[in-house]
Parts: sequence; C-alpha cells; structure tokens
Amino acid sequence: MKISSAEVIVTSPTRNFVTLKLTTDAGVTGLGDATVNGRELAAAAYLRDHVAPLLPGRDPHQIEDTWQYLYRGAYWRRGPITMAAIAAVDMALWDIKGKIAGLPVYQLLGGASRNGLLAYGHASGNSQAGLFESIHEHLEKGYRAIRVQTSVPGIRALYGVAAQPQASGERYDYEPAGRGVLPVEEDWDTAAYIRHVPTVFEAVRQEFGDELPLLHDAHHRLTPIEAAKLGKRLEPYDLFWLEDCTPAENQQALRLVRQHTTTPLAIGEVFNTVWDYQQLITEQLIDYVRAAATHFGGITALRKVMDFAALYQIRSGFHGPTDVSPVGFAAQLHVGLAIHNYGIQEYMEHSEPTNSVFRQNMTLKDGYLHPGDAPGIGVEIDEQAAAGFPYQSAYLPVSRLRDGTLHDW
Ligand code: KDG
Ligand code: MG
Repeated sequence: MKISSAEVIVTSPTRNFVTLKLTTDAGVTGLGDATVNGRELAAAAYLRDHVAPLLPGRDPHQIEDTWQYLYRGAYWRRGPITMAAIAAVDMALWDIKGKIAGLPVYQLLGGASRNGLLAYGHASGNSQAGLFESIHEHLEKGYRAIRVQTSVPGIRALYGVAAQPQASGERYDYEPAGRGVLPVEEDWDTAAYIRHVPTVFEAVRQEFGDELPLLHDAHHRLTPIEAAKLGKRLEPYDLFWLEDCTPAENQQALRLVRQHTTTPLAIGEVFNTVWDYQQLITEQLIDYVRAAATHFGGITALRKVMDFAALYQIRSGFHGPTDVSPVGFAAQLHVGLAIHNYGIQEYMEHSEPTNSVFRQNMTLKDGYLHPGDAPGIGVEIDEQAAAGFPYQSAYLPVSRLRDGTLHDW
C-alpha cells in the first residue's frame, strides 16, 4: 500500500483550521491537524510546499519511520510550524492505520486504561455574580472540574474571560484570536492580578465547597518569584493546578517556584518537543504535561513524552482550546484513553460552524470525554462545507504594561 495524495485544507468556520488529508492507493483517507493559531498559513505552506511532495509513494504503515524522516530529514528541526506539520502527517497515518485495522486509534496504542477522560470546562466572569453563574452553567452541563478565569480591577480586557469585549469589540467566547489585519492590544498589571486572584478563589470555594477541582491559567505572565508568590497565596484553595505560571523556556526557573509552593503546576502548551520538557520532567518541576498532539508532533510524540513523564509520576493535562481542531482534539483523546498516567483534559467546545465542517464521534457524558469507537481517529471533514468558510486573517492579542512595555500575552 502507498500514499497516493496529500492535500492541505484551510477553512475558517468561526476560526481558522489547517487540515491535512492523506489518501492511499486503496482509497483509504486519513486526517491530521496542523493549526497554529495566528500563523495558520505558515503551517499550510510548510505542509503544502515542503512536506506533501515527500509523501506520495511512501508506505502509510511506517508511522515511526515517516516521523523520523520529516524530523531528522529536514535538518532544521523543532519549532511550532515544523512540529505542527509533522503532527498532521502523524495523525493522518494513525487514522489510516486504524481504518485499515478496523479499530479506533486507542486500541492500537494498547487499549483503554479507563472508561472516560475527566474534562475541565472554562468558567469566567466580569463580576463575581457572572463568574458564579458561569460555574453553575458548567456544572449543569455535567463538568466535574472547572477552570476559573476572572476580570481584574484595573485591567480592561483579559485573557480567558469570555463575553468580555476585546479591544476589537468582539467577544472571547470561542476564540481569543481577533479577526483583522493587526493584533488587538490588551493591558496587563501583574501586581493587581496577584492581589485579586486569591480573593476570587476564596469566594469560589465558599460558594462551591472544597471538593470541586478548580484550575487556573496564568498564561505565561509571571516571573518565577511572582509565580511562587501566587502559588503560595492560592494554597488554601487547593487548586488542581496553576497553569503556565512563567514563560517556561527557562526550565530551571521552575526550581524556584517549586521551592516555595505546593500548588500543582501544569506547563507546556507552547512546547513542541520532548526536549522542552526534559528538565521539567526529570527534576519533577511540574505535575502535568500541557502539550497538544497538534503542536507536539502528533500522537507518536505525545505518547513518548507521556511514557517518559510516567517514570516521574507526572500526568497528562493536554491542551484543548478551540484552536486545536476536532481532528487534533480527538487524536489526543485516543492517547489519553490509552496511557496509564492520564490526568485531565481541557475541553473548550468548538462552535456550531466548526462542528458542521468536522463530523465527530467524540462524546462528553457526565463530565467525561470519549473519542468514540469509529475506526481511526473518528473525525471526517465535509470538504464542501469547509470550502464555504474561506481563510480570514486573525491574530492573537498582544499585552502591554501601563508604560507601554510589551509583555507576554
Ligand atoms: O492559541 C492560544 C490559545 O490556545 C491559548 O491562549 C489557550 O492558554 C490557553 C488554554 O489554556 O487553553
Ligand atoms: Mg493555557
């Protein structure tokens, strides 16, 4: 059997997605996700111009060899664009292998280690009342773990607060990237944030009790000592995790955070390879791996980092925002179901237009996700529907401090 064609599909049902479709000479198709939020066309061009021409004629069953061929063979390794392109090929090949075997991918990875995948949903609000309402809505939908993001007095528009108007006037509900020719600019004040967030968690614990798992994303904005201070102040509220407390390129900075707080840490949604995690894992500086199959080289690479993490009692907390397409999302659900060291899965829910383009088998029941039992990854693309949503330029926002200095967004 051989790969006969590799096509790149760019579509924008509410937001942009880059999808790779591989077809074999036996007519079996496989899908992969290469969406890089705000840089989609770079991933599409890398795939279309540099990767797609290498694939026809290759044996679709040789997943590991193809992964190494694209990673080592490029010489210029790593980086989000390269690794998203490799991820798309890898997912499409697992999809094909599953369809040929007549088995869902999780079965090929060793079979299910659990019945379903604990998910967390995103609650947020402009006010305490709004936040509580959002948490209640999520609980009514069945979620058993909740991420809490909140506005901060003095900061106008803030990451993760749905329904808060962005500088562009759009709402944040599904997607922080604003459509337009320039990124919107938001403001940021670390001291105000660190003062405010613990008061919010105190109120949430009083209202919702001690048992509900609560998560929070600091979105890379703190220095190590600021992160240590926030982690310490949040200890009384027993968070499931504090996410991306620092920009973790500097892995050893996490030593300082760890020395000061027992709040569990989750890191790595912007990481691309196992090397980005090496020190964090071997020194047990984190508790959860935040990688997404889409940005980390696919199912093959995600499985490997989780097996490495298992040696250090570190669990999964894969990145599941709307910019991971339904294909990438389902791909990592298969990994989550198969590995032993599963932790939790972020689930942000795709929009109706997105669901009209990507037909899924994935389910959320009683707060637990399952990728379904369709052969392969379990997602198909309606190419006609996709063509009805042409690419639209969109950028993630940037952040500036009061004096105008650009800060991590
Ligand atoms: O594209 C950027 C988003 O994926 C990111 O801002 C979402 O931090 C995020 C999260 O935890 O879902
Ligand atoms: Mg995050």
